[in-house]
Amino acid sequence: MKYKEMNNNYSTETSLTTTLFDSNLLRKIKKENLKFKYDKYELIELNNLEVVIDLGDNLILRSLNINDYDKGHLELLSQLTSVGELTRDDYENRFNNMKLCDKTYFILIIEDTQFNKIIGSATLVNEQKFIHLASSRGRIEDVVVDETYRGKKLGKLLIDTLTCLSRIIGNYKCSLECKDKLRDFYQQFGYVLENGQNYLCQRF
Ligand code: 16G
Repeated sequence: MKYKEMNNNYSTETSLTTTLFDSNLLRKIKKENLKFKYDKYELIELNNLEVVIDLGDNLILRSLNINDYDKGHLELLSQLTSVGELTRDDYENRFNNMKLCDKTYFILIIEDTQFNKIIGSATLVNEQKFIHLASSRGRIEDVVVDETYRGKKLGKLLIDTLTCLSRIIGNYKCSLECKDKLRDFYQQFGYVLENGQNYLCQRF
């Protein structure tokens, strides 16, 4: 059963590191299973505890880290929507709460290591359920690439990788919300407007 597989197949490495999720999970995302081809996609071990993907041009793809507050993570998110003033403490508290929700938050980051700057971010939320044999579903949220790095297939890579991850962790479906103008972009990865389904929202 998928749920069991998921629980057995990756460790609790995260308790020893400052990463949000167990970066060993990145080993399971094989580039041949991605929908598109990328110039460079090479797994490297930074140290005994963390693996990252080398994308070339000083860019790496990795888990969010608690120190990313200092690397402009919030400034990047503010290119997507309102963030507000968050102190380092606010950031760390939110990060630690997410990390406590085991196997729930998978935030992928692209860092330009030349400038220690976060230039891409996207989230997969794994929502556990009773239905579908106690399965789970994924939601892709808060996808953003720094405006000066757009046009380099980095947004594509983030969605492609998270969609692959959603499948790997055993989700029976994955969904996202987007503006009309981005519908074609997301459809490339297999996301469709389902017949008879609506997205409803209430703002508070
Ligand atoms: C977009 C995002 C959503 C984000 C929202 C923020 C994707 C695929 N969708 O819909 O995740 O939370 O924008 O906008 O990244 P809001 O501040 O108006 O809720």
